[in-house]
Amino acid sequence: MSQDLFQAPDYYQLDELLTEEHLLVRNAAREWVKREVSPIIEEAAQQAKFPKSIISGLAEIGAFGPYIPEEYGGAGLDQISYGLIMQEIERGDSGVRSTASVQSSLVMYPIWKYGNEAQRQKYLPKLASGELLGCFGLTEPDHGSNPGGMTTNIKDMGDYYLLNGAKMWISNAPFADVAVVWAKNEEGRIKGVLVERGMAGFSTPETHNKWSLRASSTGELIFDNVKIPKENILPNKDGLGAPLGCLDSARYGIAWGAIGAAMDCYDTALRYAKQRIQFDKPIAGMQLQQKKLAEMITEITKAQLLTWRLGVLKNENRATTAQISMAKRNNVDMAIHIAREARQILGAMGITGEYSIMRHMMNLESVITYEGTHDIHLLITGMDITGISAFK
Ligand code: TGC
Ligand code: FAD
Repeated sequence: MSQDLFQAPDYYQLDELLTEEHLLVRNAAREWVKREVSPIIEEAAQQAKFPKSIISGLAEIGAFGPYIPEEYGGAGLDQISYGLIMQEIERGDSGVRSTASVQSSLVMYPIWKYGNEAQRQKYLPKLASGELLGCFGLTEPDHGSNPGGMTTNIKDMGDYYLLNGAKMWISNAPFADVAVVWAKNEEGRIKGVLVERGMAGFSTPETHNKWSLRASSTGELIFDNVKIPKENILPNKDGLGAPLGCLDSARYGIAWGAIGAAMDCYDTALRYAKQRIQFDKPIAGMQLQQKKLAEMITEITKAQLLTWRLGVLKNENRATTAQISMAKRNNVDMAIHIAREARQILGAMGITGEYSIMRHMMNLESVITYEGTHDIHLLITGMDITGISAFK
């Protein structure tokens, strides 16, 4: 990729809404992405390889457990700082943000909230430092949008549980040290199970040939009579609400992250449009291109305001699942539209790896699908405002 010249748009001076700590955290993440992610990410995506070299850097900027208390190795930050870190990382690449989201909200969060003290002490500090990497197994081959129908199951064998089944489309599965897996017990109740690499009968084959999120590693989790020690069950919450609670936290991070991808596409297109001469003047002077750019900054600004307010509500423990759904859906859709428009502004250059736009565009096809599809989030809003579930 050509040199990273990113300048963050802040059309409504929203930095004034941030505290000194927010700005410090945000700027540290922004500088780190410029220094460590931008120079290597295009090649990683082209080669479809997760760049493991950035794991320690992610830990250093507080991307692994930003809001997890410091006593467990987390950064002890608030929800807006968490969001800002996700925004900056996804400005670099959605796949790198995925790794941070999964580690923080889908692995550390359930261990922190639903685990016992021994489980917190055993896993959280090592996950925060990046010594251990985790993954989250909810989706199955036959149960994506409808995880409540899962068939992966545990059977009580007296001294231990026996785990059988399979999960699919799991970020970080191929190299994760520990998997938070959701499985039904004999009563049909969903339980959280901590499955460690090396347990007999547990395998994690990689999923190849993705055109999206290529710098993130995706795979399956296969359980063939895996013996699970009883102390590896998360004791403090069960039922579908347990994994859905984790998703609230991860979807919130994605709402911020998508703004990062959109900002990068907008900034790249604006710079290019000012420099590219056609018909003897910069294309930025053509009305049609100005329309695209003006609409982009308008949508980014609206998303920034929506998300900042959601962050305030989240800090006060008042953000609802439906409010989070609205922000995830709106912001990812906004970002994918901006990526497509920005790609056009660059003409043929837009399809090359010289610029980040096409990579963002392809990544966002996964982001609009995972953590609840665009349609599912619309139906969550519909359910919230009408009181009637379209899923039943
Ligand atoms: P429903 O009947 O609505 O709810 C079942 C139970 O859960 C409770 N609940 C929640 N609890 C806590 N937090 C939430 N957000 C909750 N939402 C619901 C609810 O009260 C109920 O409790 P109880 O006690 O009455 O049993 O469930 P449903 O089966 O009708 O499904 C609703 C639906 C469709 C919204 C839900 O299944 C859903 O969100 N589906 C989308 C699936 C999804 O998002 N999967 C994501 C997989 S993980 C992933 O994609 C990671 S990508 C990571 C990366 O790389 O960044
Ligand atoms: P389906 O559920 O089969 O949906 C297909 C289409 O039908 C969609 O358009 C959907 O909106 C629509 N649809 C479904 N139900 C309804 C309805 N009731 N009304 C109207 N339309 C409906 N999962 C994990 O557990 N952990 C991970 O780490 C993880 N990482 C992922 C990484 C990547 C790169 C990808 C692509 C996915 C990942 N997922 C992960 C899986 C992801 O959460 C699912 O793909 C997603 O929930 C959708 O499920 P599905 O693909 O089976 O689609």
